[in-house]
Amino acid sequence: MRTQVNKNLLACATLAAVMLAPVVAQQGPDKEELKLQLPKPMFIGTPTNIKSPNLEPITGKPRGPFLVPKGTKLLCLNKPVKSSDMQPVIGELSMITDGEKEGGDGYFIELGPGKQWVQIDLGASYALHAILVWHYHSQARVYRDVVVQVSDDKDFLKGVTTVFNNDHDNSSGLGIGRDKEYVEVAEGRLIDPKGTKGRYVRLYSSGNTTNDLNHYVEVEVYGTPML
Ligand SMILES: [Ca+2]
Ligand SMILES: [Ca+2]
Repeated sequence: MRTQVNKNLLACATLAAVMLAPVVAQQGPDKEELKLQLPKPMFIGTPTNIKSPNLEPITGKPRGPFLVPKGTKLLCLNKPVKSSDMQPVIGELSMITDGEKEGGDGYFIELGPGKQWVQIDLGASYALHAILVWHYHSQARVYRDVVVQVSDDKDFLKGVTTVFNNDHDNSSGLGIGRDKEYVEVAEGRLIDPKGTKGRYVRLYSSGNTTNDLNHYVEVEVYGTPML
């Protein structure tokens, strides 16, 4: 009888080990879930009226957990921001890194029409593990030609790595992008820079499905110090 119990215990333990193994393998010993503070949603439901040739399927589901190397930190809080439009129509460039992510009036900045960029100076070079972007989330919109680049060159003339590009027809002239367009939501867009190293993060856009202006509520850059 005792032998039977032990066999059952062994079977259970083996089953548990098999079930746990994929989770451990996926997380790895040096990874942890990126913890985010998300603003409250401003609209509910799945938008159906947005038409775009390069739009990803709209699921309405929240993003799953995202794993980053242990020790990954928010790098950009209150770091300086410059832009192709240094005098926003609404708001101040500093609002892009002020930690405020609510969707309502008073929380977003508005840049001029057409192709514009904003650029965050992290103050030093880091290995980057997540970039989150909130353009505008009080209304379902798609921003056009979203391109995100990382460099150690403040002028982005050399050593530039493109970590996201959904300009499928190269209308912004930065190269053909393979990423999909997406609808802005309160959880923001998480871009995986896959450890790309750099001091400066530059984000392009070129209008949106509501108007030809460019908006930002917040950008967050997460990474680890260079070894
Ligand atoms: Ca903000
Ligand atoms: Ca385009």
